Amino acid sequence: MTSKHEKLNAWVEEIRTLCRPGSVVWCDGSQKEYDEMIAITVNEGLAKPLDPEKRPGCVLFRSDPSDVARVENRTYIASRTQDQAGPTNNWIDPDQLKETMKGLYDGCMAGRTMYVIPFSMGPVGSPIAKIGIEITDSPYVVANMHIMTRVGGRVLEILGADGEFVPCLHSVGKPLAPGETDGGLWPCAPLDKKYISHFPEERTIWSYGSGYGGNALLGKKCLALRIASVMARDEGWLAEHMLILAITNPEGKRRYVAAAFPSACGKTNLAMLVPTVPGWKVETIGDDIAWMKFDEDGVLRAINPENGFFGVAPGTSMDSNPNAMKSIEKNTIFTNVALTEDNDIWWEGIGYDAPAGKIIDWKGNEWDRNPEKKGDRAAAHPNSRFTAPAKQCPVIAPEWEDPRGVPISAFLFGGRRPSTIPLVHQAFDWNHGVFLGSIVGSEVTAAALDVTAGTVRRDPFAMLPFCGYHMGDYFKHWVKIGTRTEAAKLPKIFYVNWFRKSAEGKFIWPGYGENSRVLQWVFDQCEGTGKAQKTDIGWMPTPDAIDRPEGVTEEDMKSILSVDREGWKRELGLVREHYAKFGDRMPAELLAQLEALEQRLS
Ligand code: O2Y
Ligand code: MN
Repeated sequence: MTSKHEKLNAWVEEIRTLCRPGSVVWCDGSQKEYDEMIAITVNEGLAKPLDPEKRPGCVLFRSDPSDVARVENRTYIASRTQDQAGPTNNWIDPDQLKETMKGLYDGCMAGRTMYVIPFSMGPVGSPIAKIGIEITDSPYVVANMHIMTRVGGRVLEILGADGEFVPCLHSVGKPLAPGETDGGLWPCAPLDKKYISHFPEERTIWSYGSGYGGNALLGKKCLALRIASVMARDEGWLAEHMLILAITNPEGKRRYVAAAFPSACGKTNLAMLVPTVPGWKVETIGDDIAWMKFDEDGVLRAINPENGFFGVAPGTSMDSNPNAMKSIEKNTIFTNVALTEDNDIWWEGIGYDAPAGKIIDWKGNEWDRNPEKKGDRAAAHPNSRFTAPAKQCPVIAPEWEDPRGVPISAFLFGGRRPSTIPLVHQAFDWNHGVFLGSIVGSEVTAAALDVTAGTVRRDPFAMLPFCGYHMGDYFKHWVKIGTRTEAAKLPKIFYVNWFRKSAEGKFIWPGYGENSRVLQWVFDQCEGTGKAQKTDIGWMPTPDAIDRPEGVTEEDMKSILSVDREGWKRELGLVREHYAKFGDRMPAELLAQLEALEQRLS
């Protein structure tokens, strides 16, 4: 099969000639095709079907221990000039990078099938959706793309003879000699041969050497964030690292909130939250990425460009996220979790002890459960994942596939900040909100990184690893978006912090479902009915505005809902250091916000 699209056919032929696969298959997105991909990987010894009674339609993969996560130090934004990529992206001259990668791609699919995957990011045909074509030699990638995106013939129909698509080339980087097989081992290339490359001007992605997650499922971080952020800048919309949720009050009024938190701050948990506030309902639109465009009335509407969840397994439990646990009961691909003797999955923080019997860890070895033993002994890799269809989420919002998107009332920004940042505060206006987004960061522990404990690692808008151009220009784009409609129609912007710690180092706020109390205040602020007081850092809840959860004292509430003036003064210096990285590309509007905050605090 080929398509009606000559440019697409020519590109597929060019890649076939370069990579020299044994055969070429155009993917149709059918269940039969998904089953074939799983059968191929099971027969190869790469995947293991789980117990069909306990986990119908589920399989477990184990990757190579060297191929377990996104590799930021091998991820490149190869714009024409280094200046366009900015100081926070890795850059290589695009011609040089292409030459190197063409050398690697030369014959790299020998002995393998080359799959051509037409996929839509967003509901097929939505005015906000985009089409990608991923070429890959990995059946694991095809199966995951079936879940994470909308794959198939309908996409080619929409593409027609001359529609726009993002070419996404992927190879695991492990050619096979005649008669050779993978022998049950996850194919990939060594780290110094891995490249996750983006060519922003050409809107093209080339990935080589990794079969894992964000490195290989190119619709996700590569297209939907790095390339889409460039498209969004050029076309006047937003491609963001944000969950989207729907919240309904007891009177039945519904609003939509998008929220950006750095990776590993609980976006999936918030997106699927079970509210503790009686009468309120939270439903999921998306857990990781939001694409937003103004409609003809000047209202910012958002879609989730994805079709599934690629969630982190460890820590996911019936306590932390029951809706995620229910989403993964069937038709789910697990990668790098532990296997129980009765062919089910297990991971650290799943909410119950590892069942009796033999446990096989993520490396395929019998797990030694002796807690005395130290070191690298986790049964599941900390970045082990589940890939599950979004439609299986019990609280997926009925309108989650509305091609027009949902109107966004509020943006939340946040990070892990044990001190200084209060539970919630609201920006005075759009530019103040952009300032809050630009200073997002999480405190890192000395153990986690080679840094002094207490260091704040800035991750503005949670986009640092995902912005396809200079962050200073990205900030400008956000400022400009605020001029595109009437101020009253713009979403209100909030900064939240679930992670404040007491002097004893304990979390003060219980988080999870109790975060609905903060969502309630956000909702009421959007309605104009919230109880709020003006402070030097923004609008904050009055002491009686948010009900205290069990176990949180009045003193606790006071401490997380007050302005820590000394902490904020220290913060000013840290923000100046952070802004200095972007030099003269920092928008004047944000420097003015910093100045104004300093004035108010002095
Ligand atoms: O390690 C990977 O390849 C996955 S990273 C990821 C996956 C799902 C959602 N978010 C992220 C992230 O790093 O933000
Ligand atoms: Mn993410």
